[in-house]
Amino acid sequence: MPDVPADRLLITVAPTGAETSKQDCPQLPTTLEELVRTGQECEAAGAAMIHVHIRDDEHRPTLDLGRLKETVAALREHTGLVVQLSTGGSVHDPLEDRLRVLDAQPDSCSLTMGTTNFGDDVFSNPWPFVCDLYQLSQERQVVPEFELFDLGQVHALHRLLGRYGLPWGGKVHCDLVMGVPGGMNGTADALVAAVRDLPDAVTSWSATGIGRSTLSVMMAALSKGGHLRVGMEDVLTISRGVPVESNAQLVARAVDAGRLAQRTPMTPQEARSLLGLNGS
Ligand code: KMH
Ligand code: ZN
Repeated sequence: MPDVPADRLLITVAPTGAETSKQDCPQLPTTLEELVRTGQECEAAGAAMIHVHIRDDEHRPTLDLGRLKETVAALREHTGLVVQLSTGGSVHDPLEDRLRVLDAQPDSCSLTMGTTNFGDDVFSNPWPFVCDLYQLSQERQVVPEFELFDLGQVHALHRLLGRYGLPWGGKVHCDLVMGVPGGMNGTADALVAAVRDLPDAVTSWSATGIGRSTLSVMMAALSKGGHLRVGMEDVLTISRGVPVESNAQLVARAVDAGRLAQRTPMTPQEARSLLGLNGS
């Protein structure tokens, strides 16, 4: 397949996350049915990949393997989206449960490059765990998306690729997760510094700004030719004090911003090519 045209914009939707409760945000997709419907709406709006966290019957975050497998199957059946499972889970998930996520055989998995203070909690990603998860993704032929919460994690990505080589599929895709209290700031300056330091092996990158940094990070990412991740995992207001109605609303806003920058939303097929998933 030919390379993806340079004007194409990968929009990843992260619809649920693990931090917001259904009670606080009834429009958060927490059931499988809601997640599939959200995926369909977001694909129609312009998303090409979905970053998935799932919930149990009480809407609490879970890494239950049966549910993860069911979720991957349902998203594959009812959408064309590239399915990325979170291996970050919630800050309370044990490392061994997070490794087991790959047993659900998603197209892609998130892979955070280091431990980060995460609000009042700690998002634990010790170096040996990062190495184990990366090698497992190579073995299982799952394409990782490297999540970079700070500049030190950009440096750690150099180290990981130097030690273990390229991901399965041969492409290196990163996502800058900016504005987490404890991680790098969600500013254009921080984004420019992180992008400047990315390894040469990186073939594509996206960025997302948490909370109120969402728009500044989106504009900075587009200015630097990057891709976008949006969704209710990362932001719950569409403007100051106005709740997000749906994930598709956030995707539609990313499409509009991309259009201003003369970027065209990428199809899931193009996203597969970008991420090195063509062989799958
Ligand atoms: N929920 C955060 C603790 C990921 O999905 O890999 C971690 C997170 C990153 O959301
Ligand atoms: Zn996540």
